[in-house]
Amino acid sequence: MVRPNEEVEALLQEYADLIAITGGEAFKARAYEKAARAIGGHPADVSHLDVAGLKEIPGVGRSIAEKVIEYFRTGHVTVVEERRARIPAGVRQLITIPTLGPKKATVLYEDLHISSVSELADAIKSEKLRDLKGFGEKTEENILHGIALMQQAGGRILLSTAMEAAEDIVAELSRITGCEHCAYAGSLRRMKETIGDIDILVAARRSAPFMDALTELPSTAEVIAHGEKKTSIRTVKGVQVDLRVVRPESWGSGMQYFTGSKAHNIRTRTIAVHLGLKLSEYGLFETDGGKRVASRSEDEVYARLGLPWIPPPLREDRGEIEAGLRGELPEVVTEQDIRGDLHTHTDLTDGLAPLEEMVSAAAVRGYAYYAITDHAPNLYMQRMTDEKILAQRAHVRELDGRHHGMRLLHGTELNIGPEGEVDWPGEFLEGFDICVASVHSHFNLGRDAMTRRLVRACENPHVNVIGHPTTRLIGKRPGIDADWDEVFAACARTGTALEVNAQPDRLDLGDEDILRARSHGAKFAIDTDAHSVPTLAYLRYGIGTAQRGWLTPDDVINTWPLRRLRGFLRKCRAT
Ligand code: DGT
Ligand code: CA
Ligand code: CA
Ligand code: ZN
Repeated sequence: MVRPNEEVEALLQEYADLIAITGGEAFKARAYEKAARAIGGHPADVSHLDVAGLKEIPGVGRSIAEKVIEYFRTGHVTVVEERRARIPAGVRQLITIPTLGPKKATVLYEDLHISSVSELADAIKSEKLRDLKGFGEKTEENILHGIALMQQAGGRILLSTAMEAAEDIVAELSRITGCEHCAYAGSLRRMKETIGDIDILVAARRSAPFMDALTELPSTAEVIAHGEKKTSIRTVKGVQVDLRVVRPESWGSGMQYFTGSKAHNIRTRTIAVHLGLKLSEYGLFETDGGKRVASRSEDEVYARLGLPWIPPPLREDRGEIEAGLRGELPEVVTEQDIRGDLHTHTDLTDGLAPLEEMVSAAAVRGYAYYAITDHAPNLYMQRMTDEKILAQRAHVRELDGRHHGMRLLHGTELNIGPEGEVDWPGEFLEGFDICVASVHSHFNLGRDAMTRRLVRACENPHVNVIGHPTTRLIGKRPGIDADWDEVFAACARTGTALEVNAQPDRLDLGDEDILRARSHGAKFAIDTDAHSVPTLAYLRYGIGTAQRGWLTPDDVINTWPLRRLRGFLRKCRAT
């Protein structure tokens, strides 16, 4: 990811919200929103661009370009600060409710003087919103639902947000003299979909330089605890970071302990006890006499317990200990196994980059093949037509094989209608190399209707992959309700793969659903659903999720050689 771009994206998006909420012109807010998205998806680091370079980004004019320059020169933008000062913190809190936009937040603030989430919940309960213009029972329901989702997330953050913060901190601490090892541990190393706090471990003889450095980082907003063994801070983005420093000889046992999970560690400690040993973050010791038997590397610690090294995403006490003891731990899929991405977009629909840019970026990633799957016509705002998609196909055929021999597949992302129908008839679909099909509407059908809908999509001989199958958005929208066992069985039966969508706010399917689908014999596609060049790198989050679901390369169709993949894509049709 290009991080400075993301920072600017967040800042301009906030500015757009602030304009809307302080009664600014709607077109201005929209202009900033558009520029925010374009900068977020821009492939080059915007902190290196001058005004002229910035103005080449679509939607960025002189005034926005100058704000970006100001931001990188001074760390803030004056007009954003001014707008921030004009609204109470409570209103800014209101717009963090996933289902409440700036417009409604303003009405609530001005008409009812509501300025916090709890005040809003109370007002809904005492039916105070009923008389407001533009608010109905449905709005109340939506807001309550948004508040519930917010509370469920419980202050946990997305995996990608934690990863970016952790990698910065690890890079900083690794530079300090005396650092023998530095890495992140905890749920982040296990690639959980959301992260409570970031745990960082350092191996060094002296701890103070590291503890001090953490408290002094520019991204540190608050020091929660500052000690010799552990220091905790909160970053400017509100993320808690725990740092521990262990002696170099305890690096392996320290990583093993602080990677967790707690449930996994309880199992490893019990095994140790049965072997007459004691396991802690300092090492594995003989119970009698206290002699150290292993601690330098995780490998050594696991080996002494009679276990192979276990990939962190498997460490959840979901059978990995038993499998390890039997020597049957799965060889889980890795990023290196992936030969191509099978769900990606271009600026023909809602992507940000033109076809050539996406294709050349994919080739740089070393892919053997790559599918372009822009949205089909039933997602009306994308304005897709037969002519447009056929023209794209001709262009794809022209580019095929031109980048390091990478093969291109021309596909589409179909919309699964309420009855399981898709955008185009069979004879038109026949022309595509691959069809992803996803639910983008009618999220609230009953369970039976939803199940029928998905099973019908699987039975379509042209549908190869069910995209983001549950359609959940982490912390924002729950998944659709269906009899998933029936859907997964249909996928296995019909040769339809289930997607592991790598977008950090989707990770869909999630780990537990993957485990279930795999038990039905279904196959999977780990895809980024990239809408821009930088987001092709989200693949790592899909891989982490797939590993948590115990997937091996054989389970994942986009690790296969092209010949085998093409066979799968033909489903049961004659060749
Ligand atoms: P999180 O932060 O909620 O996403 O989840 P974790 O797994 O990162 O949990 P955290 O930060 O409380 O602790 C990091 C690891 O340290 C945890 O996975 C296992 C280890 N750990 C922490 N406290 C204990 C404990 O009381 N007992 C054991 N066995 N391990 C612990
Ligand atoms: Ca943690
Ligand atoms: Ca922690
Ligand atoms: Zn989609």
